[in-house]
Amino acid sequence: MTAINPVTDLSMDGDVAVITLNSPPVNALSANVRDGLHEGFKQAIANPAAKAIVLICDGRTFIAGADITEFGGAMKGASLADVQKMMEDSPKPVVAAIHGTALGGGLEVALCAHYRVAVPSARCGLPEVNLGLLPGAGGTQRLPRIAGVEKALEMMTSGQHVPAKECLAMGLVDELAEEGKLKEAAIAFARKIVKENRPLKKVRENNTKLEAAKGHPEIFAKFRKENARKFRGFKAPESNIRCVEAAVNSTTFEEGMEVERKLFMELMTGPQSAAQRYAFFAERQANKIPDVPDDTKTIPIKKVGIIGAGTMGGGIAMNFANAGIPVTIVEVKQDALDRGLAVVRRNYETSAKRGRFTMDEVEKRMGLIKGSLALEDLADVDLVIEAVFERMDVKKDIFTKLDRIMKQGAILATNTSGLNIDEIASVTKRPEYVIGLHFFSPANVMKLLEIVRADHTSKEVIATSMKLAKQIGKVAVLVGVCPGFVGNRILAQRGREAQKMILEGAMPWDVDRVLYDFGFPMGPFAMSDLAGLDIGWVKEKSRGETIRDVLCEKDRRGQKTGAGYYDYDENRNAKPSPVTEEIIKEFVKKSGRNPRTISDEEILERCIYPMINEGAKILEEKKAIRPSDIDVVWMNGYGWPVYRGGPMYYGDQVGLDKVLAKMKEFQATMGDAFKPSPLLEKLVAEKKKFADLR
Ligand code: T1G
Repeated sequence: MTAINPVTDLSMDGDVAVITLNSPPVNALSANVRDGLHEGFKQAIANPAAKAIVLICDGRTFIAGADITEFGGAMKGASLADVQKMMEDSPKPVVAAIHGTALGGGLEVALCAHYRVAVPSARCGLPEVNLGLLPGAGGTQRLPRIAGVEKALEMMTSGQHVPAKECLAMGLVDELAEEGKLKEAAIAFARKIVKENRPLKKVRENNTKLEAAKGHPEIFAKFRKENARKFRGFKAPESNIRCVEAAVNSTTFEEGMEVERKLFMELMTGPQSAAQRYAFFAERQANKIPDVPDDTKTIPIKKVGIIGAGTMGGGIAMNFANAGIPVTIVEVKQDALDRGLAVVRRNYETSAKRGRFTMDEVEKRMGLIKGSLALEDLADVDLVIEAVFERMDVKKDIFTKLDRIMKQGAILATNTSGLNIDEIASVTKRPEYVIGLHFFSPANVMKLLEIVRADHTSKEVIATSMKLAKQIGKVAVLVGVCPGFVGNRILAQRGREAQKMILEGAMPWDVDRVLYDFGFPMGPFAMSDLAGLDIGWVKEKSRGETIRDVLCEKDRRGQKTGAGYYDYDENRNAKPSPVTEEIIKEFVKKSGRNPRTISDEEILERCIYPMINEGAKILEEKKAIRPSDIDVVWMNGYGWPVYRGGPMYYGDQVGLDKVLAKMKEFQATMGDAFKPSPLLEKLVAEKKKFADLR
């Protein structure tokens, strides 16, 4: 075994040279790795004893891409293109041995090997689009040649990690090895190639699948049309599509590579990719809790209890069943329990109909979800999550009972979306085991989990909850107890201004259009219509004091009644409503206000800047650990466009001095709702950014 450099070894297994990378955590293509590969291949190719070369990685995964931490800096070390050329033009067969995830530049390196062997648990993908980029090392030209145009478009614009079995079926992988026996299998495969004198397949020369797509521009037109809604606002998907088009329409491989290089640099130097790369690291940073070390002991969660089989309870239960953890859902009445379980089954069957998994899988997951009418049935679960309606007295009653019933050492969690968890914990004798696990509806779909640390919550319980969140596929952010925690507290700022502006002359669809164009999937008024305007509205008590009251009194309760702020057609498409317009104008006139024209710019600033300011207050009160955590909450739970990096990141891009100046301007005319937070004042005074508050 020869150490080429600190992360690369070269060894001989008989007549096969083996280049082994070991650069934790994910063997990313750092300068060190590129240098190691360059020297490793040079030596292996030059070594007459080596008849073939195997590239393999130690650690948890094959190369998971370029080293994103190097982006934006001066490139050092060997160029990746030189390494790839060496591999592809090698006179000896090169076999890439894949385990874990071969992603981005990692798959692009593997596509320069002549053959690829993988274990069944491996996955391959080109997820650069999730970083606002495209595969910049030949992936846009090689993948369509090996996987076909349609599959390449799908993989490159979704960033999906494709399981090895599927990769084998599409020709991306040549052989599957037994789990744990990858090295032996890859070396044996390399020997077989030599013995059978098989050709040194260069993906770049394989144009068959491209020929099939030549003269069929409709493939791309159809793909663009089908995904227009999903790609809205993002630059990278279109650039990925144009690269595949170039692969099909170019006369040479190099010509296509030229297009790839040009479009890659455009994205790499653009604001969207910078924001999406920020989001990538912000999500990983959110896992780190300064006073809860990585080696903090965690509680094994083998059985879970959920209280309440409503929309939230059912969705939460699915997360655990999806992760193979048995769940017991407790309800007070049989019909409510049956209704809740039926919704869960329907959700699973819908997913099966969409081909996400088989009906067997539906039965397997339903088999992990049990119903009960007795709280006592939760006595030996490791975690209980209460998901009943938001009334403090009800929550306290349940936690009093749970404290009596549950085994010692179990975690008592509440899914409250904003009530005081310290108060809930105070009715138990084990407040250190009480925590908030705030899921977002639909809980089986939304990625975000606000984990709410109460005054007495132990580090063990926090560490367990953070780990469990990853296990059930959630993006977790630790927040402190305050009204609305982080997400809803900031949402209230936007909601307040949106409501105020329709009393000052704007129409609901003006506000929604501005936020929709900004990149939110939907504005606050369309969102209210979707949720239902009558949530918390009591007909008997309604006195037309707000526009919502008036709408509800006129039976305009939202999408479900075909009318709310908007009018809806039979396909639930919304259009601005002359009825609502009249109601608002009448309401404003009666209130003695003088309506005025409100510019799109003012609408945006009045919706967004108070959010940023509230984020600063949350940091001051230490209800969030760092600004990027607030951004992770908003990008994963509230539809903030990831290519704008979240409200705090956006504040830094706009310039905190501009945010502060506008807040003061609004405060002067509209009052202390716009009072700048001391932290915002301080950062501007010190010419600092939120990014400096790491
Ligand atoms: N570069 C640098 N660091 C990376 C990294 C990367 N590509 N991928 C992961 N890390 C770090 C991460 O920050 C974390 O660090 C640790 O590894 C574990 O990650 C030319 C331009 C591989 C599926 O987009 O999707 O190639 O927080 O917590 O959940 O065309 O990481 O511990 O200090 O996410 O097990 C394309 C990105 C790059 C893949 C593992 N590749 N990574 O997930 O662990 S662009 C990607 C992932 C490119 C070329 C282009 C995931 C993972 P720390 P983790 P995980």
